[in-house]
Amino acid sequence: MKTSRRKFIGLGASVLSALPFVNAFGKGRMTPATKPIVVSTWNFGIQANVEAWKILSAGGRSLDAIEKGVQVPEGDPKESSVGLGGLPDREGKVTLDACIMDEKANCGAVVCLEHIVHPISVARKVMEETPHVMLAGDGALQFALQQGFKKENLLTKESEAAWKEWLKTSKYKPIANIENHDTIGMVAMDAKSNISGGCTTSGMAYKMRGRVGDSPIIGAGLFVDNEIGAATSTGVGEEVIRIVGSHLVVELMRQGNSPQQACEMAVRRIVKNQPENSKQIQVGFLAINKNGEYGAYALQKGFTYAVYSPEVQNKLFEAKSYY
Ligand code: SD4
Repeated sequence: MKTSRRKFIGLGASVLSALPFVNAFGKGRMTPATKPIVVSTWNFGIQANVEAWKILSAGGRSLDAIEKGVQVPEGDPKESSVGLGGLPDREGKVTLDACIMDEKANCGAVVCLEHIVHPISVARKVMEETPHVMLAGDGALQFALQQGFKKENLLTKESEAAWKEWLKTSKYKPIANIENHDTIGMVAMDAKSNISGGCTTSGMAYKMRGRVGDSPIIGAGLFVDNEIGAATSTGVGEEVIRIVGSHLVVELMRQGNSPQQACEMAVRRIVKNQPENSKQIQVGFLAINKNGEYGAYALQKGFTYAVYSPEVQNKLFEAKSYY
């Protein structure tokens, strides 16, 4: 009895090892999932990933990694597109947008939030402490103050000077890959295979007062589905909202596309919608799937993203682009 049971176990192991891993979509051969993994947009993703990795490599939760990671550019006054030091709207006010989403589809967001350095943390409080998903403007600020966040001046001397320079012509023309649109979007899978994401920005520089982009909108700037993967976006938010971009990328992965294929398909949808406009602007998508595979694609050259995993360690890549 004992012998045959041992035999059975031995056979089981060898049969199992001969079988291909089947991916989450039931197709193809896969290697075991790469995890933990964190990916984030633009060059500042490298620094943000370092903070996120401290949590992920210690077996921590992806949601905590996301919050700590994106706080890095939020708190850096030299980054003029996120948090403190962000370029203001055309009236000289720094207004921040952020959202966060976890593996259980819990999510929180703040839009047009002023005076708070870490909107991602306010978004998390909205998710965890309120029955709502999104708070806007004064209401978001009031809530943040009630939660103990400090009111601060976010307009640095440099950003104020840049705004005053802009006022001379007051021309609103977003240019690809310059600091007027560098949001940090970050998605991560932890050692338990739970996926979360966050996205935070000061939005398009010199936008109209009250304008909100894609970044704080669940489905547009960020989407997580723990069975499938997660995606985030950067660039001209209006174009991302039109196609509900990050949700689209995740749904395309659900249909069996790789993160790379899904990001490419979403970008092509933008081109199809607005062929002329798409030549002038930048939009980029970044995604991971449940196997820890990642992909990115942009309209224009120059979209960089950082990947931190056991294999890659922390490296910056430039995404392929449509143009
Ligand atoms: C927005 N998508 O407000 C943001 C800006 C951005 O890289 O991503 N910049 O439209």
